[in-house]
Amino acid sequence: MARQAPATDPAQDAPEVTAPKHAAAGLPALLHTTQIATAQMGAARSVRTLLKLNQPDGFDCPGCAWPEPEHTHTAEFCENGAKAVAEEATLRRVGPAFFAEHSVADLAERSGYWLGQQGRLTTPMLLDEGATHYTPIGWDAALQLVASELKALDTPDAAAFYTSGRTSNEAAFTLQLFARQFGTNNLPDCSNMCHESSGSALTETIGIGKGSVHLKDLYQADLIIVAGQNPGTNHPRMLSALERAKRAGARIVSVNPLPEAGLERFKNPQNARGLVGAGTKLTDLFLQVRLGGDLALFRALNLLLLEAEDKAPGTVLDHAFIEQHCHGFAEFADDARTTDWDAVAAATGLPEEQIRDLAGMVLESQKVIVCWAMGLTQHKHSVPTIREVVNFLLLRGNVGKPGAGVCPVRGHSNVQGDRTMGIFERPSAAFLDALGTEFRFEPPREHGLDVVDTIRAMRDGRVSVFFAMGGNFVAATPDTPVTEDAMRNCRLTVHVSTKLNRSHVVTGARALILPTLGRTDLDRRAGGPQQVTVEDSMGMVHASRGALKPPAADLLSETAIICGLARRTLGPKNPVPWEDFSADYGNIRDRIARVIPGFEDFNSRIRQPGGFALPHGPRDNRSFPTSTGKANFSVNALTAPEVPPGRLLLQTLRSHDQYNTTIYGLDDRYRGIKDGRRVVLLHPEDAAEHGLAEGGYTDLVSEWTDGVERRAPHFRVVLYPTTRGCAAAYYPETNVLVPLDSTADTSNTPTSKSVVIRFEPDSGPEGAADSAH
Ligand SMILES: Nc1nc2c(c(=O)[nH]1)N[C@H]1C(S)=C(S)[C@@H](COP(=O)(O)OP(=O)(O)OC[C@H]3O[C@@H](n4cnc5c(=O)[nH]c(N)nc54)[C@H](O)[C@@H]3O)O[C@H]1N2
Ligand SMILES: Nc1nc2c(c(=O)[nH]1)N[C@H]1C(S)=C(S)[C@@H](COP(=O)(O)OP(=O)(O)OC[C@H]3O[C@@H](n4cnc5c(=O)[nH]c(N)nc54)[C@H](O)[C@@H]3O)O[C@H]1N2
Ligand SMILES: [Mo]
Repeated sequence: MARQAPATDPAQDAPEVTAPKHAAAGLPALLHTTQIATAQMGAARSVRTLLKLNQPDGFDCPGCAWPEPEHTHTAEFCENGAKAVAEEATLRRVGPAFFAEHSVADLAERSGYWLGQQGRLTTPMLLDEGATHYTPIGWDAALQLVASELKALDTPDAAAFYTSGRTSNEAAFTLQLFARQFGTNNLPDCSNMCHESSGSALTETIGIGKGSVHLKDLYQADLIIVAGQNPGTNHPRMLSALERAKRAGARIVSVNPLPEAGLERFKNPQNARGLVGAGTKLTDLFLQVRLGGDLALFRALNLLLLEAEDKAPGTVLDHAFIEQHCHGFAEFADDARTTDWDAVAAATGLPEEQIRDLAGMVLESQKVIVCWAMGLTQHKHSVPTIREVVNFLLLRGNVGKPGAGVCPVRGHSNVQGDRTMGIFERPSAAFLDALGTEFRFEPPREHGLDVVDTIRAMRDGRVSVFFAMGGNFVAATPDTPVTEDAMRNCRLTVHVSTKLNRSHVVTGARALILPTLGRTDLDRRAGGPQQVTVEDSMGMVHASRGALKPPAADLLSETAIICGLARRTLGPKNPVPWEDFSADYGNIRDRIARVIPGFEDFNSRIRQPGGFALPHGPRDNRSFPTSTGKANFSVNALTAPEVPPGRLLLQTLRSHDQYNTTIYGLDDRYRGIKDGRRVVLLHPEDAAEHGLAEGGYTDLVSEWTDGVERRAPHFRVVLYPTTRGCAAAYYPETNVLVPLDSTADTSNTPTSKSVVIRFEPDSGPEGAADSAH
């Protein structure tokens, strides 16, 4: 029986609760930034580092994927960007002495928070079969070990190569090339748990799985709908863009079960008015929807638009656009007209009047943008939900014109770029053809494994070497005990990482930690100091140059590690010039330029300040590279999560003091929670109905068709203005509750935002610490 260390130590997790805030940023954000930055980096390094953030000659923020504005401020950073940087640029170190002192069994008892706080990894470390401790290993021996394990596999498909979205374009391109030269498309990535539903829905409907707006479009929009996203915490720089849009006359609607402070009001810390004044009110209309109610909401809006057109023919729909550029309108419209208001009310929990108000705002707007994030992508019916958003925009020609479009807001800073570079288990034939031609080999054609299927394959013994380029696989994925057992079932698990995390202590028979440079570190190779490139959420590609002295002298970059591994695995006859790639990343960019459309003259174009835009057919000239050659309307049956009587729906989300599985601190300032993370936010009437009071404790137990008991013990009850029937608690503590097999249709994304739960009596802090499986 293995213990399962939670993200925080339950004995010290003692949340204090005050009322939620109604505005984001302002002076407290600046103060908090300074505190965290100086604790990790000291004062001088903090100033030097933060001044380089998101500047034309500096490094790209390792926080979120929101694009950089025109570099007008001397310090273009936000509180959470600064925390991400401080976490990486910390002066604390985890070296051989640390691993000699702490056995793996000891580390497996520590919380994720504690592990992350220990500092930057400095030395390649091996956990040998049967060993109790990690011990240092040289780079050559480490890479040789991985190579021989890979070569010993019966089939290349018994290896999986995971990528987290911080990886640069150069490292991502090199990794997928290596995996495919080795012979597999097993390239699962964090996107499988994130915006895969957006990619699936957009590719099908508009022909490209990326957003169709640039920053300037937000400034020109009449109406911006923000659904299922908490930008105040997760994309704080988006609030400056929303503020600017608002000043230019846009109206903003937020659709969310929670009244998120950042969407209510924004105090821009970049100016005096924001620091001391009341800030800018952002949201004009707040629709407090039920979890998973967005498909019904957009269906209802589409019905109202069709009815408005019936009343005043020729004035509501963009007929010219629909006729010239769209396919499937009649079938869609016939189905939309059957939308049943009772079903809409049940699914959304919204008064019909409010939906009619929003439809009225839509009719008054010529240019509409819909922004979304995990609230829309992590449900069983996420793909049809996003297709319905596309229907909504197509009706009034809101795709491919200034000030309008789809805006999925990505998470990790280069998750979109990694996909562009070919980190995908289901690559297109065109991509593989180009790759094969350029590097004179026949890439594997069979689809590979995504995240959920990789876990199943490791569990069932079909994958036995797991290699991760960043991330924290066991903590980020669903069904924690299942995933942990799957990892333990491997022959070898390898993590290329900057910081210590849970995935280093739940290992295969043998394990390697390969420490690497981060975005902020100076990366000097044989060809001189290197730069890398990244692509933001709006398809802008630009360079990033680290400037800080690396945490240890012989740290290798991600790219150098992959090239070293590829050489040792594929042998001297392999036609790819891995040595040249590793010496100067410009050589990799020259090849990317020849393989991937839109990257022509890559090396010269990254010299342009601000970088360059990748082509996007729908946005650039209303060309839709779909199966029909047009933008596809789709028919999406009205579905919503089903919740049995006496049960609630739980969403698992982020606090203000975390970056995914990295915990920065124990506060969720905007939601009024301090000094703890094991909280469940409940509507007061739901709490009363279940006999729970503010400050009381309860276990959360999830229900799924397999009948397996999944329990997250000891959560403090917080009465909160969430939608009735809809609870919220933080990830990764609650990943134990998400069943591996509960995934979105088509995209296979875990349904992290709709988990059916019941309450059971509190097992106490000991129960939480001991939650054995
Ligand atoms: N500081 C910080 N920044 C981050 C991250 C981080 O952890 N910390 N993570 C990064 C990553 S990888 C990602 S993907 C993004 C995530 O960014 P978000 O998607 O904003 O992250 P979540 O905390 O999961 O928040 C989901 C939001 O959707 C709402 N929501 C949940 N379910 C529903 C629903 O059914 N319908 C509607 N309409 N709303 C719903 C929730 O109440 C919440 O406001 O942020 C990125 N940026
Ligand atoms: N229940 C639930 N589960 C979720 C979600 C949810 O909302 N609810 N969200 C999902 C989403 S949207 C995502 S994107 C995933 C995130 O999944 P991951 O991307 O796998 O997780 P992170 O916590 O971002 O990974 C953090 C680790 O990355 C390493 N790291 C940081 N920077 C670098 C770097 O520059 N290079 C390298 N090589 N390593 C680095 C550090 O060692 C750090 O410990 O989680 C998913 N899981
Ligand atoms: Mo994400």
